[in-house]
Amino acid sequence: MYSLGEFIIKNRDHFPYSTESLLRLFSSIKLASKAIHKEVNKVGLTEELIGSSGVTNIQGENQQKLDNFAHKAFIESFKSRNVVCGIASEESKDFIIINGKKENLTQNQYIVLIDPLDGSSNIDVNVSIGTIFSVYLRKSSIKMNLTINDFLQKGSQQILAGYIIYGSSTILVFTIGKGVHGFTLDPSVGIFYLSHPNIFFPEIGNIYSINEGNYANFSNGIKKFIKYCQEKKENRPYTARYIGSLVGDFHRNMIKGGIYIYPKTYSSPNGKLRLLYECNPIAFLTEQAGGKASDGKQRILDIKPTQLHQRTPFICGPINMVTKFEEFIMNNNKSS
Ligand code: AHM
Ligand code: MG
Repeated sequence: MYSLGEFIIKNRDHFPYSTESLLRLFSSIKLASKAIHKEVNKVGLTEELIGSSGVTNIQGENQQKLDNFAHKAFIESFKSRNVVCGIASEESKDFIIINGKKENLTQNQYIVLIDPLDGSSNIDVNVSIGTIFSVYLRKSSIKMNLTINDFLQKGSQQILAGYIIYGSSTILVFTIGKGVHGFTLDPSVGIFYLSHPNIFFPEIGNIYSINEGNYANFSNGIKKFIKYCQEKKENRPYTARYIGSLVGDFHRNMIKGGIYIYPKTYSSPNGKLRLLYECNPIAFLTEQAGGKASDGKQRILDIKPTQLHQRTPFICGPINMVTKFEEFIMNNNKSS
């Protein structure tokens, strides 16, 4: 059974940059995720982990205590490994510059965008939550200060993306652009072992995941697509599954075969999910797993970001399901 470290060394030729830097990156990700795993498993035992931190984040959302813990765990962990020069997090309005030691400046080349704890409304009720991360190379010269443009890169420029799901077990799933692989944490020894090599979407899916509570707010194209999913024809009706935790919904759909939809609504014309640290990394994984990720009209990874916390409608899943969704949007253009 391969550990994550062994897997990286064995596959080092697939990563065009230094193997040592990749190992350092993963070392920080593993360290923080193990700390979060430990806290998540204690929720319920202490009031310190439950509920709101009293802070409203840049999204105008109530920050949970564990959101804050996860944010700090990742920042500290990235700082300690001398491999990252800048971080943008869902929990921080501006990007954070990490000033590496002078002798390490050439190796601190990576930009990380992260949602430290996604689906955090599920924390207090023991439902799966996750971390989502996305990694780029810095664009600016190492002699200059980082700029916002180091963070506003198209998703197609990502060199690494992944998530950690804190569910019935803790699993780290990632891509370096050569397939998607999942590693399950054995908590007794603190090691992530390869458990899901080469994950691919099943070609034919039968799950649809959307918050149908927003139905009245959907355009005609989306409403018609939902009716299509429910129709008794061919391999339909599909089964409806929605956790309200992107990582959990995506993980299930990638393994079992299903489409995830967080569309625009009349009240939220840009959708809800954030392009840079939620949609781009999941879109990179989707494509690497043989699927398709779209905003309903265009490829997510081709969108040129203009703001750190920008939102986008997001649809991902097996190619045929997402293409069908896009057809419904196109054919109902006026109202979509
Ligand atoms: P968060 O980043 O504040 O946790 O919000 C993102 C979450 C996603 O995990 C999930 O897919 C979506 O919000 C659910 O939203 P809704 O409750 O509107 O269906
Ligand atoms: Mg989130």
